[in-house]
Amino acid sequence: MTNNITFTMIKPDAVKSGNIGAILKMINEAGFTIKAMKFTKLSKEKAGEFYAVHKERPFYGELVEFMSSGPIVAAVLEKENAVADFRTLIGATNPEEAAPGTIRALYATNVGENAVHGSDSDENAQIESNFHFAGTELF
Ligand code: IDP
Ligand code: MG
Repeated sequence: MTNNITFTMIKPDAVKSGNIGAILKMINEAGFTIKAMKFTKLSKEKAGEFYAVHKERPFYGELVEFMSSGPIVAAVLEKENAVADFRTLIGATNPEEAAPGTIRALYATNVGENAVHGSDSDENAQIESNFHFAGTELF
């Protein structure tokens, strides 16, 4: 499996607060290129399916509500070592623990409404990319 793609979403909080442009600028400046992108909205069903791995966690209901509460930007990003480098760029899940200068430190509201998603493995990057994009939508 290649290690050059990751999947991201700019979450509803960051879209609402007008930070799509600032976040995309950070992504590009960090050396990622965009292979696919769309402005879209997840239904509750789709959000539940995307986060099914967290079904048993206490925050699952809240997470599904939040992720279906407004539009998002979904994108596939390309860079060598994409998954790990993107996790470094976004910072820890909880913005209070996120390193200074990371996307979550700058733009997240709290541990739930934390501005961006980033894949956690090459395998999940592929699964998540396929969840949102057809092969013909990747460039
Ligand atoms: P990650 O997004 O940094 O990979 P995960 O543990 O995979 O973090 O959790 C997925 C998403 O679930 C988080 O990005 C966040 O939106 C939400 N979440 C995680 N932990 C909590 C929590 O303790 N309370 C509320 N929401 C949470
Ligand atoms: Mg995760």
